[in-house]
Amino acid sequence: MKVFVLGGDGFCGWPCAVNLADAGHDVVIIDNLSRRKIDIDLEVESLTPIATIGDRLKAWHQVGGRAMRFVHLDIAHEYTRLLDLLRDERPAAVVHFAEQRAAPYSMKSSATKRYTVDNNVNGTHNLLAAIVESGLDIHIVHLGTMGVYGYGSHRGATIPEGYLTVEVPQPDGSRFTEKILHPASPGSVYHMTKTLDQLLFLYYNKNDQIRITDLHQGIVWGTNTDLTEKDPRLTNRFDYDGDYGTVLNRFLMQAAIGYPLTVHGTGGQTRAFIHIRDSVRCVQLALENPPEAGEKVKIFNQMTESHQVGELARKVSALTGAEINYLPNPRNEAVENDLIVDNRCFIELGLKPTTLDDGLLAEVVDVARRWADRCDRSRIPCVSAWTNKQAEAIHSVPVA
Ligand code: NAD
Ligand code: USQ
Repeated sequence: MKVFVLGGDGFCGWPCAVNLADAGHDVVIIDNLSRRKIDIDLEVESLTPIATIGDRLKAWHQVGGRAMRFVHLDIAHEYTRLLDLLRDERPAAVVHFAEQRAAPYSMKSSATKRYTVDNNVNGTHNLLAAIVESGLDIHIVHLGTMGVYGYGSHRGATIPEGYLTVEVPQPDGSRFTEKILHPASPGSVYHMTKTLDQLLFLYYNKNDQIRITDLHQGIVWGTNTDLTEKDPRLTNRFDYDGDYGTVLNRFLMQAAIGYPLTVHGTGGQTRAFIHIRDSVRCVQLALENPPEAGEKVKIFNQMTESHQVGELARKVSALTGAEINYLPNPRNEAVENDLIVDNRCFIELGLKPTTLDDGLLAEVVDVARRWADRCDRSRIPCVSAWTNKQAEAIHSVPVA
């Protein structure tokens, strides 16, 4: 099928695009390369050297991959070009990765808060409005986040896949039951944009019957897939800095270069995780199992396991001998939380979860060791603070 991959030059989007092309789909990558520009602005680079999008596509073709095309387009601000592209190409589906995805970056300043809201909410809304205006029946597969449910208020309850069944009391004392979107409880401006995306999907699905699958993804770890390992020019990006690096990849990279593992607070925060190989597989499963016409938004929890941050640090330390450093938390988040997640939708579609094992962890440490000389240690600390209170606490800590 013809598929647009919006944000197909990014960390999750690139391996997903090559996987879909490998599976026989006709892939068009659409990206404004803003993520590469943010690296330039922040004066930091992916730990792994990444080729330009032109060289990536050439390399993919040279290793025998089904050709993919690239369109440089900003989905948040070039509405007419997006609409024309949909009308000309008539894709069967659009996979939507094209958002500013780092919580710490979104909390750096009012400028980055405003950029994140403008980029993410406009981008998603432009896509929905353009699909309606095109009159085409296009399935949207959107990358959302587990963070829409929030952390710390579930009191042992299992987080359902998107919808919660509630009982509503009536004036006569009777009750009716209804399935509602799980209440949103975002922990950053970035996460808040994903909760706004959910409402846009709910509305356009109800009003215009747009077919949508929203994937509530956990923290993605790992770096390459078998396909991106086929040529050095296909290598995926590896973010390690305090704004874009995510917790498990950061710990593995810190262990590789002998930097004490940066646990925020006590490390009691529990989060959901998924390996990049499973992330890629889940997107393909969602794409190939679309909702029926008239079906409400399908929501899948795209995660395979939950772990406490401190427990992960201890695991990485046991594997590598790394020291652990407990730091003041720059985020305004619960000190500790439980997290029990229903992920049956993907398991029933045939996902065989790749769980955290020492071999896979060691593989990431090896990648990080290989590129250790590209690491700028001064960019490791998380300096984006959620509030002034957190800013004071983190600035009192000497730099490692
Ligand atoms: P990324 O920043 O590496 O990739 C996003 C891509 O989208 C970049 O290539 C960027 O240039 C592009 N983009 C951003 N705004 C755009 C716009 N207006 N027009 C066109 N292109 C635009 O991020 P990622 O880690 O690949 O994440 C992709 C998606 O998956 C995001 O929506 C993110 O919220 C979600 N997600 C990521 C993770 C994770 O751990 N990385 C976890 C859960 C959900
Ligand atoms: N943390 C540390 N030390 C670090 C970095 C992070 O203890 O060096 C802690 C944070 O305080 C937080 C947890 O680890 O409690 C997770 O942080 P993270 O940066 O790994 O993940 P997060 O900010 O939640 O964002 C990432 C992706 C985002 C995605 C989200 C999925 O960047 O795009 O939506 O994971 S989820 O966490 O399930 O909401």
